[in-house]
Amino acid sequence: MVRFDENKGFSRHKLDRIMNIEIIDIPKNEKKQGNIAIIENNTVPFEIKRVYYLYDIPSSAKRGGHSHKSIQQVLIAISGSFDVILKDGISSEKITLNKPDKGLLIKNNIWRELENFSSGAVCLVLASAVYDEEDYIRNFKEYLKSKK
Ligand code: T46
Repeated sequence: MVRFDENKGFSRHKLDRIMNIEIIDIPKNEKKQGNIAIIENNTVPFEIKRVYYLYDIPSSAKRGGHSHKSIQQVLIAISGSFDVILKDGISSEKITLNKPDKGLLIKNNIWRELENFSSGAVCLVLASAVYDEEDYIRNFKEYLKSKK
């Protein structure tokens, strides 16, 4: 399903499987001289409270390995590519991010693992809250228990 919201000016592609995964199209200005992708608060479905990015990541590295109790995030491969494995306790999906104008919306209570980073990959993250270790579940068994 593809949705375009004229008020908000972005479209969200819902990947219609069991899990609630959405790809957000980031508005861009394209020119022969190069492109600009523009992120404002209405580009994502939450108020952006924190921005961070993962970079200089060895190709063998595995990041993530946790869920968030309430924080929502949008992940963008602003350079290179990497895979995001998402689990909701029932199903599992692998999404490859490799376009700087596509954001993967990960709502709360979804387990994520990041791997297969290309050389020079940069993962930009927009988050709905400031850093709070209390918001993490870093043990998969504990995560599964929390879903019951
Ligand atoms: C996520 C993926 C995509 C901070 O102090 N402040 C921060 O804002 C963040 C994100 C991390 N940290 C500290 C906490 C740890 O001591 O940095 C250290 C490494 O963090 P973590 O092991 O959580 O890194 P990743 O790459 O596994 O996960 C991060 C985010 O934490 C997470 O929310 O979804 O990136």
